Amino acid sequence: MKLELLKRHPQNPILKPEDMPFLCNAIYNPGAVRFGKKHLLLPRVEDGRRDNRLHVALSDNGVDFSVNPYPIELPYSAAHEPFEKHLYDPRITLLEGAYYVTYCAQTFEETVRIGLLRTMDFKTFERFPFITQPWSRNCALFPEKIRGLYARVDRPMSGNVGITWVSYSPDLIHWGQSEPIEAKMETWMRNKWGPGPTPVKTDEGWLFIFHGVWLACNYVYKIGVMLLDMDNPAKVIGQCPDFILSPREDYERMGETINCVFSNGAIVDDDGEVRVYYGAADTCIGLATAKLSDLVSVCLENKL
Ligand code: M1P
Repeated sequence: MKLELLKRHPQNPILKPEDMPFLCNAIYNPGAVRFGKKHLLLPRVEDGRRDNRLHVALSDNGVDFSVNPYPIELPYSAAHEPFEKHLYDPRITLLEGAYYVTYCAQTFEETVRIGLLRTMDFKTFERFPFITQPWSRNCALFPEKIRGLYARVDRPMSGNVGITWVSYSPDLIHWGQSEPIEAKMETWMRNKWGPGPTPVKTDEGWLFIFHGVWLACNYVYKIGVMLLDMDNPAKVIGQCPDFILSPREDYERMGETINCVFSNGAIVDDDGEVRVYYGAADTCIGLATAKLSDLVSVCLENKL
């Protein structure tokens, strides 16, 4: 049998609810970034009320993480407050020397939109106005300007379907010129697909890891990869037709959401290894890796 491109770490799951010092429903879907010599994760943590907060986790080796038991604190904002019953699924982008965090901000009734934060140290955070209207999820900033503008990917939602769009901004506040990414719809991603981690710049284009959803008896979440044009990321250069990781292990199949692997955080190590941190069954965190060159090659072998 041909194997999926991403290889699971033998220590998986690397973080689970039992690792937290309080009643924890789930710890999953972490943003990820290199922070000095450390690997930093910003997982979505659900407490005993099932409310969602973001916690900082640090590691020297990218595998063994210690999680701050206290969530990050944000400056009070009356405009943000009603939308921040839950904060989740952050993407972290190092851009012009600062760390930007996009996150889902959700009301108790589950209206969701995208918030944006800036930090230098992951201790204090500066807020931006919301960068989308309701309904949108899964937003990541590109790590540099494209054609002179800041750029992002996100997935506006209409009911239970959705595809990924690219938008541009002169100031990270006002957004427009939105265009859908012209991906090839494969069966495994037929019901919806959306951004994964922050796009990675390569010599060949933007490497873009994403999630795709197929509705069987329940939704089945898998991970895929495509390569986007450097100057016009709505254009797909190539796309792996197969998923690169799918739920197979018990911890990916059983939990709060069955049959789900979902990534919003990846780190490229100096040796060219891509560490993909992923939520497993919306309950715990797994790590899977591949060589950056292999991910790029499989996209180039499947040009659109
Ligand atoms: O339950 C699976 C995932 O569902 C949502 O993802 P999407 O926006 O693609 O539907 C999110 O709530 C995500 O956090 C979750 O893992």
